[in-house]
Amino acid sequence: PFSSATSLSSGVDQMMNELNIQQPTSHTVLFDLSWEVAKKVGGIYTVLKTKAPVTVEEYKSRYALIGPYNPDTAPTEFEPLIPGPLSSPIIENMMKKYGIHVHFGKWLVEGYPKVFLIDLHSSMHKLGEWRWDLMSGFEQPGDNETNETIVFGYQSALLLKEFAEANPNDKYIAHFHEWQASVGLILLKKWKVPVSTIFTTHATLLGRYLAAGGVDLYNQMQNLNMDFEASKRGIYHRHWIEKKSAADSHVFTTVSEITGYESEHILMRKPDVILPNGLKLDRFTALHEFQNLHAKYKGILNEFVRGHFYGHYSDFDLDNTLYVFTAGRHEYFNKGVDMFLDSLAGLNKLLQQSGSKMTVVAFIIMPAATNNFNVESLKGHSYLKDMRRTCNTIVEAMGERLFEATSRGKMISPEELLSQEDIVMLKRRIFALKQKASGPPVVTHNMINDNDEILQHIRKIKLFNSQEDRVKIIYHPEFLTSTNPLIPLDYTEFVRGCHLGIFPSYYEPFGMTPAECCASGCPSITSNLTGFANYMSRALPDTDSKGIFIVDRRFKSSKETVDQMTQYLWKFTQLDRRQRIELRNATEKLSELLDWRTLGKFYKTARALALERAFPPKPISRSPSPSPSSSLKLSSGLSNAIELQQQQQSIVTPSTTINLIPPSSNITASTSTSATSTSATSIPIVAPKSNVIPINT
Ligand code: U2F
Ligand code: UDP
Ligand code: G6P
Repeated sequence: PFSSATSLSSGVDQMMNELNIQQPTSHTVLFDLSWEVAKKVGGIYTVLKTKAPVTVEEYKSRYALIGPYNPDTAPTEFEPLIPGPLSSPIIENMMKKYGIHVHFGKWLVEGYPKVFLIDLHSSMHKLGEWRWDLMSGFEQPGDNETNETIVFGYQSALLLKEFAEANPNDKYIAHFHEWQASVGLILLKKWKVPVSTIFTTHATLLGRYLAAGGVDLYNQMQNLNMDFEASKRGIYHRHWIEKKSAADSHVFTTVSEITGYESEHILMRKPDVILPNGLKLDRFTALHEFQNLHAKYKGILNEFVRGHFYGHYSDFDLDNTLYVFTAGRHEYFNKGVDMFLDSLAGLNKLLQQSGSKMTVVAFIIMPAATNNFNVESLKGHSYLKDMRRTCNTIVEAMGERLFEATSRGKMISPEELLSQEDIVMLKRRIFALKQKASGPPVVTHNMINDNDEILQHIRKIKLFNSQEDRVKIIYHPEFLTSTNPLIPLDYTEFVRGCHLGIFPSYYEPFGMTPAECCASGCPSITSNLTGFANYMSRALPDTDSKGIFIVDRRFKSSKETVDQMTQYLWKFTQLDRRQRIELRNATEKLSELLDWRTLGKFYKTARALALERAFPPKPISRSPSPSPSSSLKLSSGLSNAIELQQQQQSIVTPSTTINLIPPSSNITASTSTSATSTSATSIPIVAPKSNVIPINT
């Protein structure tokens, strides 16, 4: 219904035929709703953006996303379009009936999905009324984030209601990502609008708070009263939205088993389906192409290192230098920056004691408040540029002299080639480099908060980039862009140029950063508390040999985990170039496991289940939308199969061995609508039935 859909190849159609999964019928319409549509905040943006091509391919013009309109990001992320004959009256109605301004257009990402971006300001005057309507039963502080969440919730629910009422023959699926986007889900159920709903929590709000606050989350969550814990932290009202969304959705999902386990205790509902995060892969036909990219981008990192460190030491050997990094949102404890730094301190000692020639440059790419780049960082680079210019000028002049002499049939001596003036110029440049006052800075920017936890930790372990240190630290408190004056690389290019990513998170529902490393053929270290590690370790018997190193943060003390990481790092520094190249090849091969073309199947399962629950087959008498507990009792095939699977492989403890959904490589699909398959490696995927009636019409 959303006009001018891109025409796409039939790759997915082909795959679905092979799996006997029917295409969504021409009456099924899908919406993804999120706060991060056309606006980058964290990992959800990456999920929606990379998933767009396969979803557009599957649903064609029957797919669109709904998010808030953001004037700052719209110019680069969004292109307005004239709405088609179906959306046009609805957008007009939204304005006429409710005064809600909806922008329609395409999101400027691969697949160019259609988007409805709603202007929050056009309804801000309704906030008081809507907040009362939603949450009059309890007191709640009016924080800005929740206020906007409520306004967006009512606006998006009204938009969906308009669509559903205008097209009673269509079956709508609304997939809500995260609590900030999910108030609409609660309203659709309350207003009895015939739309099937899926709620995905990408991280529970309270889980994140508890973990960051030092609570031993995975051992304690069974014993805590979560509503009380949320109240204590002043976030009960937000927690309530999240819990109610989980309860009210036809299908509840999360991104990993470990977060499924957490959801069971924090949101009081076990997920129906786990939806691991995928990526859009740029795979090359020839393997050496991605290796060439590594060499190319490493060259740019080398140039950065020359500018940052040269003039301080002449013993810096770029051929024996490894680049490791951590990156993501600035969450010191949850992202495991503490362990990252401690294990680097351990590695520094080992390298020093062994007299190793290897230098490890460790980058931390995590945004923090700054007053731009610091002068010391910029100085080294301008010196280096000046030196390069001088050298190029001298080389040009030498070439002229050489040509002049040779064309006259004369041999030229080396002394004649380099003039006295050239020598003076070069000496001046070398002198200027040596005059740099302080050592190479640890931080590239002027930090506003001098008590930043990462800075404090670096001070504690005394890794200050001194000459004796074999591990150097570069803390870059800003995300990377290709226009960066120090490291002119996009984040993905930076990842390709590095040798190892390090993400020992304590709280990480999935973790796009290690997944992105894998897709770029960059080995990484993660912890067994991440969704990514859950997923990969079940897909592969031996992750180490494939460049996915998993440290144990679940059953080991912090010191033991740090020691384990230090050992991984130490072993990595012992690899020779050939071994590193082979390891990169092995890692890159795994990226197939993260392809949306594989992982999209889980989304299909969730959608089919949502349709089945919202629009039960004819013989079942009309009933209100099922509650989470009763919904599992629906006797139709898909519900049964999933229920059976959950019973058999209940999520018991969040160790690396929890089984709920089999690794993608083992997934088989069945056409059967009865729960005949109880195998751990078989999820029947069933298409929505055609002879269904909408609820509550
Ligand atoms: C998950 O990451 P997200 O991109 O969803 O992370 P955010 O959008 O930054 O924050 C998620 C929630 O945590 C809250 C915030 C959101 O509700 O208000 N929060 C908070 O309460 N206190 C804080 O200090 C910071 C945030 C997930 F974490 C990744 O592992 C996944 O890879 C990703 C994609 O599935 O989703
Ligand atoms: N990222 C980025 N630029 C950078 C560093 C990181 O865009 O310089 C992105 C990275 O590609 C990833 C996201 O930030 O998609 C972090 O997602 P992740 O799931 O690891 O963590 P989240 O922030 O969602 O908890
Ligand atoms: C890629 C390039 C090689 C280069 C190598 C460096 O494989 O194709 O030409 O020698 O990277 O690897 P290293 O691990 O030392 O950065």
